[in-house]
Amino acid sequence: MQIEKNKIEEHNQSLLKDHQRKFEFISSQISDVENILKKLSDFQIAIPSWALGSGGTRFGRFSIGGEPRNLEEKIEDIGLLHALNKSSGAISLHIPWDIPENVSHIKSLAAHHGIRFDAMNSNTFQDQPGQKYSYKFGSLQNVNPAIRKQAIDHNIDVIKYGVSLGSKSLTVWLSDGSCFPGQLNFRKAFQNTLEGLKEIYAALPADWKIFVEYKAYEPNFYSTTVGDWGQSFLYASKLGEKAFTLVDLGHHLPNANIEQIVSLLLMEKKLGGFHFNDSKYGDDDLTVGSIKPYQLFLIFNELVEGMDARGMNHATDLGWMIDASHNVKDPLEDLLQSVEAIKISYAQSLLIDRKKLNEAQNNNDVAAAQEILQNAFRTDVRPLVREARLRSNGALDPIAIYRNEKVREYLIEQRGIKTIATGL
Ligand code: PSV
Ligand code: MN
Repeated sequence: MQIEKNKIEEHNQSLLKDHQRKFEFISSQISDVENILKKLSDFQIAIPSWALGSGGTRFGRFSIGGEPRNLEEKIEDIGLLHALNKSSGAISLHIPWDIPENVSHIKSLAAHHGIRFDAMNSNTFQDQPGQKYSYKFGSLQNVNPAIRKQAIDHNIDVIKYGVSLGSKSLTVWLSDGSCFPGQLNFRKAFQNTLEGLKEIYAALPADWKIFVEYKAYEPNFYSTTVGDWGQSFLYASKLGEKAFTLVDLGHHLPNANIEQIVSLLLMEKKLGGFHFNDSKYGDDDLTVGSIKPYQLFLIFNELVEGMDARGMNHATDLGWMIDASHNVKDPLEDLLQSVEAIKISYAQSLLIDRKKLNEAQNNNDVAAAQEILQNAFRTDVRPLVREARLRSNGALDPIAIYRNEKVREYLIEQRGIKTIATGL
């Protein structure tokens, strides 16, 4: 479904006065508004192809209705999100959940919606119908070389799909690990995994990157072979300059200082990509910013500080993606909320007075440092985010127009109530 341009204009017109008042107020308080607006407009967050339907847990799945039935419909849904927020101009594909059968058609559909292909994701954590060997005891770590080869070949196939679509990176998340002590020789599991990653790395085109995503636990509960940022960093360092660590916010043990991890990875030129979500317990797949918005802000503080220290382009030098599952909310509304939360944290971090913070740090003035951070965090930056969206012809209030235009009702009518999107 597409929302006509004039509908978005009408919607914006109805909210314009109120918006302008708020925007003028915040503009009078900050110095480099235009620069901030430009950065906000440039910042795009990729939508994963598996996040457009209802997720679920192993206990059940409750369909929202009108879920996309194929890749074309997924791209259409992302096109709709992008038309509303002008910040979702990329899709991250998971193979084999979303194999592009007709590449040129998929490419032109994406181009029509202003969407590019972000990182490709491989999948060696599930067995697929007709697959020769099982990944029950791991993929790249497996004691059986034939299983390792199958996993390597799959990743190389994923790169090929990515090349045909114009993607430039591969994200490898391995569920490899063990559930019980003694099940695995840790060193051999690491070495097998490294050897496999080296073969995949060798198949990367010159201008590609590989992201090694870590996760503390689940589905394995005793050990994970890429279990934390240290292990991911080790693989990435041994692989070479095209290999990076990918940080998924939900993949840490409770209370991990993710902002510090981000800072050090950036310093070492090994931070490659990001998966946004939020959690209370583990990999809960909740909407980013819904539980710990201050943590998200602190992470963005380090991202901006670290990227600026290295003269990096915020929008293009790292891979930004949402990775969440939607059990109780409409996935499209949830994704709009996710993008909004990310933009808000990004905008707040751009407001931090770096000079003053640096001075406070040099003077060991702890209270002043906290004041500086919290002043930025407590600033209502939503008018800045809205203004950036308005200038890009997006909607002032994406969720309001989504509801007013009865998008979900329309999708249910078109696609049916019982559709199920591929993914977890
Ligand atoms: C694993 O939990 C993960 O974060 C990886 O990024 C997968 O590709 C994705 O979730 C699957 O939903
Ligand atoms: Mn992830």
